[in-house]
Amino acid sequence: MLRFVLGDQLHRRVSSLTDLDPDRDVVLIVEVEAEATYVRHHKQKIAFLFSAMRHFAAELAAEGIAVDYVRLDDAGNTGSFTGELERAVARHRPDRVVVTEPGEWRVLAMMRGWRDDLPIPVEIRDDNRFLCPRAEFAAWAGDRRSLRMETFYQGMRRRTGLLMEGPEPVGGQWNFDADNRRRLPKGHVPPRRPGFAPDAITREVIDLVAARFPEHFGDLDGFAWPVTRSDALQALKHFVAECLPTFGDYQDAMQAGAPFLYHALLAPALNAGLLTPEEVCRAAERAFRAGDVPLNCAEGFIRQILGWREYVRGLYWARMPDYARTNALAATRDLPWFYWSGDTPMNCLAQVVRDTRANAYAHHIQRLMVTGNFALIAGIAPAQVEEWYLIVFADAFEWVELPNVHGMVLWADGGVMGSKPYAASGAYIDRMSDYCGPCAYDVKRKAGPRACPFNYLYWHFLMENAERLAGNPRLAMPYRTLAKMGDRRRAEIAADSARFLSGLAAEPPPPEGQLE
Ligand code: FAD
Ligand code: DLZ
Ligand code: SF4
Repeated sequence: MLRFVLGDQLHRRVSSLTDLDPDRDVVLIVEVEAEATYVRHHKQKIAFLFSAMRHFAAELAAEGIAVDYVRLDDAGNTGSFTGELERAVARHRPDRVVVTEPGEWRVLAMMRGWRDDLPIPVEIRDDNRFLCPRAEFAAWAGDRRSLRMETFYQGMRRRTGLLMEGPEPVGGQWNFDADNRRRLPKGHVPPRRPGFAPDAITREVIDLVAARFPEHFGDLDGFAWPVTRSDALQALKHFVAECLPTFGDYQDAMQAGAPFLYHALLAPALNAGLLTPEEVCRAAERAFRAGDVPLNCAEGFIRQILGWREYVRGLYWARMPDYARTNALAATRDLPWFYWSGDTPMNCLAQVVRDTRANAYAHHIQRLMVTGNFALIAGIAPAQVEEWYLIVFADAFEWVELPNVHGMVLWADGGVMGSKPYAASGAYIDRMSDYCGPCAYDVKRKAGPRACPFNYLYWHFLMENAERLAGNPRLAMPYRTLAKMGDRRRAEIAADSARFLSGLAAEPPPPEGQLE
């Protein structure tokens, strides 16, 4: 039997490997050009996955399992999953192929094609890397037009018993978010993070990626991701001991030069299969029950994984492929070039793009309230924003990226995922970060060329989308404020926004000397 393991299924107990017979079976793992280039992934993302795949293959081989590992540069590599599977079937002549269903609709469509095209049966097994099976989520979601994470999350708490005392939530509340919105004190120094220095395998992969994908976004220099299960477990242990006790308090804070703060940095390992969501949640719960972590931090963290992560994954499969096609706010503007270059006088955006380029990482609030919020209120076309998010983060896979961007950030799904768009003016960024002080714009000014663009774009967004959003009860307050504004103020907002938006370029500036 040939067991085909994809690059984000690197767990010994993934469903395609559960009944593996080392005497008869071969495990196939392939590095292919098509997966590295269907979007131009950040260089660190490719290096992370190739290194994790090579380490996983070596671990299986050390167990005495026959592994057929195809490297990107191997002679004859056809460059695609389908081509490599066909070649492997010809090489090994198995009686059947077993795979675990993939994380992406695109790849599932490919797998279904294998059933028709290969001369042997192809068994596609349920994905057991999540806590909520797809079918259960689909049954919960039914054909309701809008879904809410909070209800789903409470069901998952009951189902798993995580942070429960019998039928009741520990502490008498399901959610402690009200305690989790603290600003960082001035001069606060977050804990040091243990980077994982590249070993020989990772160094070889980094050289390969630098040579083969030089034009892709992102730096490779600071590569420090855990690429094995044992390193990922060490990262989890360090996070629980050093960061989780403060995780909730500063979850929404942003600080220039401190890209990680108290966040877990575990999403790449979780999404590639190096860690399971269950073990990560149980580790947080144990620390809470031992008295090492306050409840607001343990609950806030567990909700991200047991709640949000499972919810977006369920929603993706329950609503795809139609989900990706909607554009409820009819946004059509091109993605500005500064999303790649970081070259903008808006300090918040410049900082987040720089962090992202250096680390293939930005934390949740940077993604949601800086790059996401700007794309929303500037009316950037959803497909372009989604491609950017899929490219730039080491943890980006469509099942998790798409609902977060299309639904949570851009409200392009018209409210399936969240009840209102997370639009905000500069005051939010000023309250939660130190970005505004040194910015070329003035966050306190509402109008004119020196005013923070978030301030007028926010109102412009509400004005432009009044027909679609004014009836939303959760936006009643800002629409009341807008209604009280005089015509002159509204004209000023429209003029500032038009001037600013017409200056956004989707292309890089011409090289020096070619400027008129
Ligand atoms: P922490 O902040 O420490 O959170 C712990 C864990 O909770 C994460 O590792 C992750 O597994 C989970 N989590 C938290 N929030 C979410 C969420 N909204 N959806 C799913 N899981 C969540 N996450 C990805 O894994 N891949 C993506 O491509 C991705 N794209 C995003 C795009 C946007 C616009 C937004 C707003 C969020 C996105 N997220 C994505 C969710 C979240 O921002 C990242 O999971 C998180 O920043 C990863 O860093 P961390 O491991 O330090 O997470
Ligand atoms: C993202 C990615 C990249 C860059 N390369 C590979 C690869 O060479 N081989 C592989 O098996 N998977 C790769 N992946 C992950 C896939 O694109 C895809 O996201 C998942 O397999 C879908 O579940
Ligand atoms: Fe961003 Fe506005 Fe603050 Fe500048 S002033 S950092 S543009 S929010």
